[in-house]
Amino acid sequence: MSERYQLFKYDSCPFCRRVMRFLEGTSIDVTLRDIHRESGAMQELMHGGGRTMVPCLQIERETGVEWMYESLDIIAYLEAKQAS
Ligand SMILES: N[C@@H](CCC(=O)N[C@@H](CS)C(=O)NCC(=O)O)C(=O)O
Repeated sequence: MSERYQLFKYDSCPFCRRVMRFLEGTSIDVTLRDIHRESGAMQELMHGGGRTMVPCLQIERETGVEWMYESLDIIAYLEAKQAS
């Protein structure tokens, strides 16, 4: 089953940069959503994930949407996906 990813982030956030550095070494297709630059992105994060904390990975599956917080969890999840 395929998944689609969106990463909610902003540039000066060190935890977001950690995830961005990981992504730069991969070919995983992730749509970037900057909550400071993009109108409506922060509200979408708040309404969907329940918090405005970044980074947050939105994982869209056929069965529903998951909002994953914590940079190390996001990296571990995507690393495992990449390896599978
Ligand atoms: N432990 C978290 C820390 C994330 C974090 O502290 N993010 C800050 C920005 S650098 C934030 O979004 N703070 C605002 C909030 O928590 O609503 C991680 O590793 O992702």
